[in-house]
Amino acid sequence: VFVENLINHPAFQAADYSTRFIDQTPELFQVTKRRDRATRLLNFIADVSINGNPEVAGRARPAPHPTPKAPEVPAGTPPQGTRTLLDRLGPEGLRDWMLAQDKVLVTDTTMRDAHQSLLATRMRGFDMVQVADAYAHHMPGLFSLECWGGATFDVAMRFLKECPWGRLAELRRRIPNVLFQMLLRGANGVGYTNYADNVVQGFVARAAAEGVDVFRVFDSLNWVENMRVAMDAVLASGKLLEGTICYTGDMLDPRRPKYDLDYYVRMAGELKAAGVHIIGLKDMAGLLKPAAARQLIPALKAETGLPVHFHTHDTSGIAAATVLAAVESGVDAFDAAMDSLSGLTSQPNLGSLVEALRGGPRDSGLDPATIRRFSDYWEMVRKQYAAFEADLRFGASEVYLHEMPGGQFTNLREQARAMGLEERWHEVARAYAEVNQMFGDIVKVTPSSKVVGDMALSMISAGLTRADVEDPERDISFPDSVVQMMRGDLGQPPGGWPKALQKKVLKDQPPITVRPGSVVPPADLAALRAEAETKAERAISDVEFESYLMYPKVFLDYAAHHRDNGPVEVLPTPVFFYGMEPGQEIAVELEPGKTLNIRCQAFGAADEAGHVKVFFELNGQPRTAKVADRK
Ligand code: 3PY
Ligand code: ZN
Repeated sequence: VFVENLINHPAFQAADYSTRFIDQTPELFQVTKRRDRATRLLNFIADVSINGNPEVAGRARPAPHPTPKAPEVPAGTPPQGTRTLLDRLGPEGLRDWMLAQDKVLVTDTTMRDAHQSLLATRMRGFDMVQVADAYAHHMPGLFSLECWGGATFDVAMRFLKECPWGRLAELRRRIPNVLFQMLLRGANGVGYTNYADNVVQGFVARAAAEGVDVFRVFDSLNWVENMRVAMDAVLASGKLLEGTICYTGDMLDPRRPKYDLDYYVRMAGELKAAGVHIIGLKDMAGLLKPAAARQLIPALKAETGLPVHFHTHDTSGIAAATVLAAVESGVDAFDAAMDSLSGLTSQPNLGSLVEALRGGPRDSGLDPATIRRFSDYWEMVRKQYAAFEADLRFGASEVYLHEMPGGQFTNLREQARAMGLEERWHEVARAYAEVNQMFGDIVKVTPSSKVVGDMALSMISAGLTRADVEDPERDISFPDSVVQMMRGDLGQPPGGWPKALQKKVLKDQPPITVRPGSVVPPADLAALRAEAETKAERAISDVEFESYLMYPKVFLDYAAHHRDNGPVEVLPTPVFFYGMEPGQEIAVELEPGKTLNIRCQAFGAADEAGHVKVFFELNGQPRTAKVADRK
């Protein structure tokens, strides 16, 4: 079959089989692989059923709940939406369309920031794909769906064993009409370090080609210089560039003059000069107060004449007040999360904001009843992820003290818990605020927020105060991330790094003050691709190569998992985390038109070697998987 397929393939017949042939015609090379995908999945299910999935070991189990059910989808093609407009008008046309709207535009963050901030980024593509057609048909009035980037890229491979690009492609296939938005950390891509310019450029071009329409580009120190390579790449791709200002501190507090109205307006001017289509206002910790929004939003619009898109987090419990103030002050678009994944460290409540604005001059045009149907779906999805719920019960004004981004808050708490510092969380929060001041009062967002968190945890665990750390006589062992940041690897904050501390951290190492990407040599892409293919022991696709460039080890581990366990991303979430019970039956769609009916019949007893047989029926045929009992 293989040879027949090969010689009949048009590319082969046209003698167009270069070294990329395997890449471009993967269907030919999957003949044997395809035959045993089912076997590998059965083995995976058997293993998880007997031994559990290590990703949920020791964590709470979901309470019984109904299977999530997406809203019904009518026949026919979905209505036109903002994606249709972008295709028709181009990015400048879409920008002007935004400015011409009376209604406020709404981005739904449920598929990215909401679960990053509430569920440790663990939501699987499966649960997004199940509701994707319904989004296309029932939510075409959204401005955009934030569904990619940030921490989702790493977590998809590292913990969920799925390809982030595959998730994007599947969502795109089902939602052709609504803009897809991603969060891009400027020169840090979707990672935590500075990448070579040609890696950032390649990544953006590939993401645009694979379906991302709106790139929210930020820099973790608000250094526009460091955003330029990524921003230029977005402009070259013909997609929408949302050049983003990260909001920190308190603009109206005279004791924090570093980040005042002038500072933000100046940055907006720099972004406009860089050619952005939209000004993103990213309040990653949820610090912007209503009174500040009333000054800031009109000022940004007056300075740039561009649409402003506001993003915030509800950690304080009152973020919706700021969103409403922003809407009254002329903001063009805001972010919110579907009700059942909103609030606390996530975005404020989409359904309630839509209701609050309904009938007013800036009515979003979205239908509250439809939103509730989506929220009902996400509510049941969320129940499946009980293992990753942070034990967070209330909004907390403490956020104005520590200023932690919503996406970091629960992560850092988890890290603190792992270090046995759970009881001392409020001390960690205070230390975080002190470290920020010690570093010169910086913007804290990935990756700079991680550096502040690393330092705070290391001080608490070593019992050090700020005075101890700054004491020139006292030897301190700084976390690597602190050394790198003080060396200039993440770029420059406004006013530079505090000189005395920098000297103490770096000892004799010289810091850089130039854009870090300017001293990183271009990546040798051909050599790296060859290296990746050698290490993965197979040809890798163009998108997989992008994953490798961002996260070499994480990608290789993911690829090995896929090789051994099959395409686990097609399994329903409870099966992925908890396996199957005897008597349970599931239908698994391997690809459109190819479904596996899997019935778990029984678990055998362990044999002398400690192996257990799990008996299945696969499409009506008996199958057995044998796994080591490691419990
Ligand atoms: C990320 O970079 O992942 C963020 O969500 C920053 O807020
Ligand atoms: Zn956010």
